[in-house]
Amino acid sequence: MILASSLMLQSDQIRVCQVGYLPQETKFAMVVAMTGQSAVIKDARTDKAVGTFPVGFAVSDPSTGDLVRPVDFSAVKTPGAYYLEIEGVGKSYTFRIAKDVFAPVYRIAMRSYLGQRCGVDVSMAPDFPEYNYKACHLADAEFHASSGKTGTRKCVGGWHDAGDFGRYIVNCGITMGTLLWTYELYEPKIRGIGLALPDSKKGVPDILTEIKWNLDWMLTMQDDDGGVWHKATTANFPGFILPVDDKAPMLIVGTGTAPYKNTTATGDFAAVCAIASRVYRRFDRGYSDKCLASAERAWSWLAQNPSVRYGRNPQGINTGGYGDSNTADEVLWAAAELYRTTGKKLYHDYFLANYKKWTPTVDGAKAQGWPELANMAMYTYALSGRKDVDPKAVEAIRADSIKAADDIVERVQGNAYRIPLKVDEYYWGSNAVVANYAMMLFIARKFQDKPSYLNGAMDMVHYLFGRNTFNTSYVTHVGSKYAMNPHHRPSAADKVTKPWPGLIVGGPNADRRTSPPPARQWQDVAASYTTNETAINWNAPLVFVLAGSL
Ligand code: 9MR
Ligand code: 9MR
Ligand code: ZN
Repeated sequence: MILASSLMLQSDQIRVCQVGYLPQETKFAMVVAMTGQSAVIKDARTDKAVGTFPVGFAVSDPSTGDLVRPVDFSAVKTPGAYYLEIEGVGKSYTFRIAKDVFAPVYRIAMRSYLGQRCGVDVSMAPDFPEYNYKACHLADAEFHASSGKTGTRKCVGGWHDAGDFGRYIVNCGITMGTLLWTYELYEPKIRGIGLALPDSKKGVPDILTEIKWNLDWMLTMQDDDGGVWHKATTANFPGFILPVDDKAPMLIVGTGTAPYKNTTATGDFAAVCAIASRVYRRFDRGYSDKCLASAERAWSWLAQNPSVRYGRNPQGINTGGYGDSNTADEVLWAAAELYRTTGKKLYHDYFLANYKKWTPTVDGAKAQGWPELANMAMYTYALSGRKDVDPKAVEAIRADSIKAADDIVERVQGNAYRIPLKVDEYYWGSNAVVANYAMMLFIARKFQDKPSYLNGAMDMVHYLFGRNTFNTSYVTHVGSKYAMNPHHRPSAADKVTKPWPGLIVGGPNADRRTSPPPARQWQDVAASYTTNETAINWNAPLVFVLAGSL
């Protein structure tokens, strides 16, 4: 009381979203100190109190081992910058309340893809000129023995997958689908947010220019028969070097036995190219046609090869596997996107004959992810807007999506940190599982817009931005305290202390260990590739949700 607030120290025991909150949403802080009955919210510029709120009863959280006391300050709706203060404990980080509070974060998260570009000089200027590297991986790629071909092929461009420099078609599937959908669903919201790309084009939205960088590379990975190779990587992961110093041969890798291409990669490719065809149509008809032709050639290959898996890496290849035992969801997604784009009976029949294999069509216990594309298939069918859709199928997907969203919200509300993860869901990339659940709530809003869906999705965003057991934002350069040492080669190899901007790290990964509690199993050290790597498929649902929040 006598202590001037400016002398009150920041406390890690009061956890808020370090970015902020939307005016209309519910607003919580999580307190792990057991002293203090109320929290005062103060204006960050004047240090004047604007409200006092009770600190709730302690809830024990099995995922973290924390005892958590919530503060509900939803009543504060006036835009501004604030912090919370609890006598005897300290103060929280500063956060904002504003309608567009996530606009700069959308921009930085989407711009992170510029920093993943392969085959071109990269600079994060004008925002972050200190992050840059020289064009990498420019040599022609060699056909690895597993690809069924010999010789070399031009295969320049695309995005580095993650903290490594591999380029993997399967992981491009969900990544590109999610980013293209961000544009399709939220174009009016992101219209005004330019990305200041070196190759920004007048009249073309920047997000589409960035996405095209990776799409152009994907197109180089299709064989003449329509099938698509699995990946382009070196034989082994390089050390912690800059991309330009990675001189090992770039290899086009296949399954090792005929037909060498596989169904998951080809299905993902077909779906992505089908979406791209409709999205780019307004801007470049020729490119749109080219994407559609590629997608349809991929479909012909799928029809002949519906279940070719990429199991384990072929002999001599030790980079990321992205092996997936179930090929059916990728094919269903390809059919759904091709139907949505073309309206052709062939694709429609395939979808209707197969979608019922998933019951429910959308399940609140499972988020989409790189090996799980069924949700994408269902959503795109139900949102297609085509006149000849099967009303029964649309209604089933609509009802299941709402039920799934209700289940997710229920788990959020029952969880001390307000996220839907069950205790056993802290596996590799758990932060993206959270973001993908948030995306499911945002898509459910297209079917029925309940306030709890927005609140629940934003709760998950707040978790990612520091309202968690580490009081740390999992996205680089976002929030007051953020992950500093991602397993990201350019961040580790360059001379800049801070990591490259806008990257979400994988997050807690219990990997079958029983202690510490699962959500505590994250380490902000560069060596921890199982918890602290970054990846293009993890940033994508974050971009989607941030765009949707605008
Ligand atoms: O650095 C690699 C990272 O990019 C991958 O995601 C990860 C999993 O495939 O593997 C990392 O490489 C490690 C390798 O698998 C095992 N030896 C240690 C390597 C990390 O330095
Ligand atoms: O995201 C992938 C995760 O689901 C897997 O469990 C893990 C191990 O196979 O691989 C992750 O993907 C990595 C990929 O294999 C190589 N590039 C980095 C990816 C993120 O760590
Ligand atoms: Zn490269």
